[in-house]
Amino acid sequence: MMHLEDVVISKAIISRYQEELLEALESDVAVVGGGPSGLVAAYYLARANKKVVLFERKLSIGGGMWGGGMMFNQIVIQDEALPLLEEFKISYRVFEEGYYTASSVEAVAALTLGAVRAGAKIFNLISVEDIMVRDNRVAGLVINWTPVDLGRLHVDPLTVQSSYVIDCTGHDAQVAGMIVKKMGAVLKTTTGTLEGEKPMWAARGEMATVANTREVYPGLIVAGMAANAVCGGHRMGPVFGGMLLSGQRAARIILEGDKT
Ligand code: 48H
Ligand code: FE2
Repeated sequence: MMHLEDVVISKAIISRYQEELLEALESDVAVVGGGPSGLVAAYYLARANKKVVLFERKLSIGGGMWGGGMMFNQIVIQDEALPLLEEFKISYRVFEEGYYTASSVEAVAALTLGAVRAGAKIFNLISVEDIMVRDNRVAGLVINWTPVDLGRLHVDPLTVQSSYVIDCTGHDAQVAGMIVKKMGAVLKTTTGTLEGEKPMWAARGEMATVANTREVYPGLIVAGMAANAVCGGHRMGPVFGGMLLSGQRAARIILEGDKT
């Protein structure tokens, strides 16, 4: 018989989780969304010794990457993003010149492991439902259990303080949406508000997602698909180089104060 007390297993899980969540309540950077852009941003920031917490509302990390294109679980990557595949040791094959393919499952697993091993704390099943703004700067997040939202339960949330927030929530650009809706915030976009995503055009969308990765409001950076939703870029379908490069750029903006 193995020596295992059931109640000790419960105590271990509850104590460790509490320790980790308490520790994360004051972070340098809070990343919202565990898709490809969020995982890459978390990786580079944690590697540079920033205290990083990432909240993902779903059970699984990976966002829209798992499903490849129309559930064919392969992704396409272009030349510009090959250094990121190397960085995360994601294997790839040449399809034709300038087009590379990778397993979406391997890619999500590698990005997740990379971020965690670099020191980012990832919490799944937690939804960001609001933001905190102090002195015209984003100062943190308001979080709740995803099942509270799903069950439409009236349970008040808790808060997390951070110097920066990165909106990596994908097509919905949820955090930027909240700040516009709740505060009437003027964003650093052409019209000062949410521009909305444009239709499919891979070449343009991929360029735009990197170019649109920027601090749109003091303390709030948009990355990945959210950057295009906020700043008005085309969607690009299942080519993922731009998502990876955007996450890297979001980290760089924070680390180097690159406000371009
Ligand atoms: C906590 C949240 C919340 C919230 C959402 O959609 P994602 O994969 O985002 P990106 O930008 O890293 O990658 C986009 C890519 O997957 C994609 O959709 C592409 C390339 N599309 C092209 C096209 O033409 O369609 O991940 C976002 C993550 C998800 O896991 C959400 O569950 C999570 O964010 N999330 N987490 N609190 N309020 N909102
Ligand atoms: Fe998508």
